[in-house]
Amino acid sequence: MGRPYTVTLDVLNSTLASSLRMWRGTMVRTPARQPAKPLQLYEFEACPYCRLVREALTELDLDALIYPTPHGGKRFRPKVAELGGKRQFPFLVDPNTGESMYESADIIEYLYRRYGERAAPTRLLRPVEVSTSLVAGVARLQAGGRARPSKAPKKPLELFSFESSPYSRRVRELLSELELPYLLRSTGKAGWQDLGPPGLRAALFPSRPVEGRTRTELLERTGKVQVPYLVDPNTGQAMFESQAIRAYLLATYAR
Ligand SMILES: N[C@@H](CCC(=O)N[C@@H](CS)C(=O)NCC(=O)O)C(=O)O
Repeated sequence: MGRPYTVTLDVLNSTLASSLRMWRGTMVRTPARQPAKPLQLYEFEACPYCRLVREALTELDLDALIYPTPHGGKRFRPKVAELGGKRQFPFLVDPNTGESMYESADIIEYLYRRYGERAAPTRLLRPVEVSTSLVAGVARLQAGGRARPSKAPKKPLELFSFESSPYSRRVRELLSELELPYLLRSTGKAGWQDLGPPGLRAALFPSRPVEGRTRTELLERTGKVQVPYLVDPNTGQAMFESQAIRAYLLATYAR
């Protein structure tokens, strides 16, 4: 998918997927205490239950090491069966407490209680949450749901992203398909003035200071706040722009 109009259509479709989820996973709502060691989440992009957990990661501003487990994947799927006894996703491992668990609702509750120091907020009825997440995955034609042959990187990649970001989703889907582990740097928005693309924000609120843990880090490291931003410690490459990142990942890791 490289032609400008197919890329635009794909971004629009990704925007639709975020709308179906009512833009959950956009703002940081309960800034959490960061764990000393990154949480480990085995999941895949097209899985409706995994999406609910990823939304909670953005809203808690929690980073996590993502181990993609798409259908047909051989890199991390077997590990989950080894650790927890069955191949079901999402599966969370918290190396800080030694706890591990299945079930998205339990994982979300655990993350809120342990790191947000409160109970998980009541949202829509669970069947509504799950079915809209399912429909969002269908709208994306289950992108990120099936493994493609790839080379394994020595070290996990690093991705600055927030769950509802239409552009970041396109990168996460490919990371998922290529089974590339990555440190998800949660880059949720700090306030409503941060809504919209970076250019619009700069034009409307030129003097608004950048806020947020990873947003300020991104600004310091790169001079701007934009996601997705990918860092590959295996090659020393770092880049913005979802299409450029996708091209890089395919050229470097797809077989
Ligand atoms: N109730 C579980 C349901 C999890 C679930 O059914 N996950 C699916 C993926 S969306 C799964 O593990 N399927 C087996 C597979 O992908 O091989 C939860 O909320 O976490």
